[in-house]
Amino acid sequence: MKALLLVDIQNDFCPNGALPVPKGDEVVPVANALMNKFNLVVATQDWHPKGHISFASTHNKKPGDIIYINGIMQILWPDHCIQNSKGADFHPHLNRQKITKVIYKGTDPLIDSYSGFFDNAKQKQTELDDFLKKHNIKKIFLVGLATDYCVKFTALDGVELGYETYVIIDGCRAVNINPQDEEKAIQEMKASGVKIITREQI
Ligand code: VGL
Ligand code: ZN
Repeated sequence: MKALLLVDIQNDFCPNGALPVPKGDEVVPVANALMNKFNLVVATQDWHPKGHISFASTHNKKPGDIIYINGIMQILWPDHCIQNSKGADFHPHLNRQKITKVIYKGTDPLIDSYSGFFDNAKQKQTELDDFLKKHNIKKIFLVGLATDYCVKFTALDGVELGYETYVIIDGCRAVNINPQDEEKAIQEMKASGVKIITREQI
């Protein structure tokens, strides 16, 4: 069985959002068109409390600054995806009808979570792995935002957890804080066993 994983297709990661991913909204029609080809569609939602540790404002610092929390590097972001805010909502054109499960992440005020499976310290798991196993999913296909953060870390964990993991690269967009970040993320994913494909290969 195979699942389509929609990674953080939320207003704040789209143009005019709080943490805009360039052309982030372009993943929406790709996601919508692919949903019918899968046994299961699962979505992750970045879902932070106010004052989250990943927010620059929490530390009186600037977005892009870096701090270390318990030895883990944390890039500081603008306030984004605050629980129940408009910015945290899915993009209005995303077809929610086919989404059978939503996985919330980044809910712990004291630790960030890029991956849909684990927090950044790998201390706590979300429901995602259990849910996929319960539905006998062996292959996961990722689309969404952002290639160089949440897509990458979700894909790397997917491989580690034993899923045959595909990233549909034309259904993803990168933040590219540094211009080479997308390319680096792709190389890192490939080296870890993630299969990088395009939508026509589905
Ligand atoms: C993300 C930065 C902060 C993402 C989430 O969804 O890629 N990036 N929070
Ligand atoms: Zn976040």
